[in-house]
Amino acid sequence: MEKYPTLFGCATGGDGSIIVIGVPYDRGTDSGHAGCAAAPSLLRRLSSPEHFRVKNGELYDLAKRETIFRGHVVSDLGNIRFRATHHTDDEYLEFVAQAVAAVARKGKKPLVLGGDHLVTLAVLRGLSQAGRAFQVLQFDAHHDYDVIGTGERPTHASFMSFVAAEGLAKQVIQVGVRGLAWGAPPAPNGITMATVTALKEVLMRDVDVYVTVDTDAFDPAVAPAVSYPVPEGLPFAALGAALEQLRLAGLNVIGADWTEYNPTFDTANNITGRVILRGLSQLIQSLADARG
Ligand SMILES: [Mn+2]
Repeated sequence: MEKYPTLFGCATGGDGSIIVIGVPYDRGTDSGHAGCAAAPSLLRRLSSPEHFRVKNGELYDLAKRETIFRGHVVSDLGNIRFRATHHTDDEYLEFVAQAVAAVARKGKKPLVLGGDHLVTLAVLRGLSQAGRAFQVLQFDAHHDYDVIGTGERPTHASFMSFVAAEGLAKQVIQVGVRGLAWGAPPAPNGITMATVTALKEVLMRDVDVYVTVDTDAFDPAVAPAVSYPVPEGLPFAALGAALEQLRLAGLNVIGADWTEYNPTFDTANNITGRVILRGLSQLIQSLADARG
């Protein structure tokens, strides 16, 4: 097996039940705000082995001095590189979808490192291609359902309109959306906003959950390295509280992603990246807790 840096120093390849896939793609955002493509490789580099360590099949958090999970549950397939010489953007996104579909067909769970938020459209298409039915829990400062003009390609600001138009999800629950003073288009059918405490009322019973996290959902003081920061965001604890709601509801988490980390804007000691690693460890726990 080829050696390459992996998330939390986990195994390379596809043997895990949770499969890390890097999608270093930021052409779904304005070119003046590019930078998210660097996130997957940086997150892997930051993750090893300063704060977390994989030892004897356990992922151990050196800062909290606790075991995050046991067993060889995570492996890392590396990055799916976008190469302008080889494919168009649409071909690339379809390739990402097919990779996710292949993982899902094996009964495994993708954990995708973006990239801008457009990558989530490809992931949800892949899960759908694999025959999965799911609801989406989205953490985000923005609704991401800009109106689609005729013939327009999806972007990180409109991809949820495509999710709705393509009927990919049973419903989408958005947590953290704010700053709507400029006005927002009407929500497409099946997309609603909720607070973390109200999640239990809006989550569908017995429908699997996909979790997508846009870094800008959190307060810029917590996670400053985003392209489009919005003040008065979620505290970091909101993520754990929401995942706990999923667990209490007995819902199965079938995949997750983390998007819109732009290392260009991070502090010298990569505060945002380290916060994201904490969040990724929580997502891994949710994916590992749940049924197959
Ligand atoms: Mn977003």
